[in-house]
Amino acid sequence: MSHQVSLLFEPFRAGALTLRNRIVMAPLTRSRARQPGDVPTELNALYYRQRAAAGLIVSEATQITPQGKGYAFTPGIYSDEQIAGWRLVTDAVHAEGGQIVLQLWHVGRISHPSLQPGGALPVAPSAIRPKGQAFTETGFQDFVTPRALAADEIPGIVADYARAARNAIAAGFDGVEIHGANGYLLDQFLRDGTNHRTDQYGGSVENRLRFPLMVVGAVVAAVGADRVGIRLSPVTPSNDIVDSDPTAVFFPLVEALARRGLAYVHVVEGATGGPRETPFDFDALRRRFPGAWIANNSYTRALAVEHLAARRTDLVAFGRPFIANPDLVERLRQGAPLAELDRATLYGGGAKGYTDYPALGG
Ligand code: 8OZ
Repeated sequence: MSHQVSLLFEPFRAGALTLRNRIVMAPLTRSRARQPGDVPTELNALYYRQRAAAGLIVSEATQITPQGKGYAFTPGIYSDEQIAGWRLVTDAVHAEGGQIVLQLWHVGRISHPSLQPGGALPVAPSAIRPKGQAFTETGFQDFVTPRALAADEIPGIVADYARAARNAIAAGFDGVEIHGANGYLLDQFLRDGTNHRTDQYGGSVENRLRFPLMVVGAVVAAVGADRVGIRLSPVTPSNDIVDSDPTAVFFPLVEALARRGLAYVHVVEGATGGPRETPFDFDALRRRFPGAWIANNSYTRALAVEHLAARRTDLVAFGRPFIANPDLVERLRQGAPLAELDRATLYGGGAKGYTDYPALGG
């Protein structure tokens, strides 16, 4: 192993998390929770166990409440059954010496009445319909115009995040990651394309940061800042998110996160799952946060080593490579070729395309 590649295998501390290497498994929606009830199972535990050599696993995005759900078959973290299901997962990862945080998710407008309690409209900062379609139990269906949240509903959703964070710790997670990326509820509040509110939660950057920072504050109060991270995607176009000036939003946001002492910030560089190229200055963003930094998006082994060597990030998250390579950590160590994932089995179904990807020599 060359000196440079060994950088990937140095241990690291991020708040209360102790990582045995710099490789993070990025959150990956796989839509395989047990129905009804959106409950994690032994199959999910096996999937995460197979990948537990990562320095840190971020769980698939997990709805904090039934209202927070936007895709068929994704897991939740609000019922006792779900907590017991997640315990299978955290025990399996810990048995392999790994660490795992739960990603706290509310999709906002990226949902569909068929996925909502009582067939209700999805909620959002403003009643603006996203382009595109929702993944429902009966296939893809057009997004609808969401209902704008009343100001007096906001504290309840903040409390939902805090309760979900406590549930995650009760399920044995080492911490939580707030999903602030990819055009879901928190991102919808941050951006002027989706937030047209005229109350204290919209308009100025300070107002657009208010609800996301209330969530951060409540989650920190619930489980401790040293167990809280957040994922952000300043320039992604995912889920029809639009913003006139991401720098004006994300620089002050990350400065506020620094003041709150979060364990880490996890950034998607460029378009989520797409091109990395962007004029946005991620190095300048990182200089605003003294804690641990996780970089993600289409990293190769070589690019990961390059960015670690240049100290542009502390940790590198790999998403898609972890799907078809349960032993990704070992393959990165050896410089072994990576298997390609099968798109047909990404979402929904069982073990096929989930827990049956072989390890090297397997
Ligand atoms: C792909 C498919 C379904 C959900 C995200 C949680 O974009 C997701 C997601 C990605 O963050």
